[in-house]
Amino acid sequence: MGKVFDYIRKELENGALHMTLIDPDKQTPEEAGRIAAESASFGTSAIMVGGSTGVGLEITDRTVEEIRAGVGIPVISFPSSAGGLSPRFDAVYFLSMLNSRNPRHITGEQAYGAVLVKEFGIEPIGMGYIVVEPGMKVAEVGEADVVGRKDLRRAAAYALAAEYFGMKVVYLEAGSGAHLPVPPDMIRGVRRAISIPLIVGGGITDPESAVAAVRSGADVIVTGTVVERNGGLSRLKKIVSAVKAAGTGAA
Ligand code: 1GP
Repeated sequence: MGKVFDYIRKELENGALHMTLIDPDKQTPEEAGRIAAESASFGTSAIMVGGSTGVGLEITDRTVEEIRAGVGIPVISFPSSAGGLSPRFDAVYFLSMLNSRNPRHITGEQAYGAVLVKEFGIEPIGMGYIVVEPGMKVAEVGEADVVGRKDLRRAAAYALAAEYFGMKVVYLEAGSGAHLPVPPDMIRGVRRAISIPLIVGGGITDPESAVAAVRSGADVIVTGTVVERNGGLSRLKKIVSAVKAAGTGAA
C-alpha cells in the first residue's frame, strides 16, 4: 500500500477529514502556495491540485512547487486528463469517471496516464468518480450521464461497482461551484453500500453542509471554490474545524 493512502487511512481513524482543492488556472502559483499554507494551518489533510479544463503542465508544476514549499501534507493530483500529471506530486487520484458516456473518461485517458504515473514514480490511488447533478463543468467535459439528485440507487450501485473493481476510494462529485452539494440522503445510501472511504465534494461552501455530509457518512470533504470568495479563508477555517469536530459515522 502506498504512503499517501496509508496516511489517509491513518488520519481517518481519528474522524472525518477535509482536503483543499486548488485549480492552478485560478490564481498565481504564489497565491496557490499561500492558500495551501493557510489551509494546512487550519487542519486540512491534503492539497488536491486539478481543474476541469486542460491545465498546462508548466503552470501545474509551478503551482505544485509553491504549494510544496509551504506545507508538509501530501499534494495529490486530481487530474481531468493524463495531461494534468507531473512528477512533483506525491500521489494521484487515479480516477475513472464511472458514469461518463465516453470510454475516454473511463479507461482511455487512464491508459495514457498509467504509463506516466509509473514513469514519474507517483503513487496511484484508484478512485471511482461519480458525477451527480448538477455536475457543472466536469460533467460537460467528462460527458457524464449525471446521476439525478433523487437517484440514490444508481449512485449506490456505481459506488459498489467501484469497490468491487478494487478501487480504493469513491468520490461523489456535484461539480465545482454547484449551487447545491450532493444530497445527504444520497451520501447515506452510498455509505451503506460500500466499505471503502467516501469522498464528497462540489458546492460545499459553509460549515452546515459540510457537517451534514459528514453526519451522513462522508469520510472526506473537499472544498475548492469557497476560498475564491471574499472572506473565503475564514470561511474555510470554519468548514475545516466543523468537519473535524463532526467526527465520523452516519447520523
Ligand atoms: C470539485 O468537488 C470539488 O471537483 C470542489 O468543488 O469548488 O464547489 O468546492 P467546489
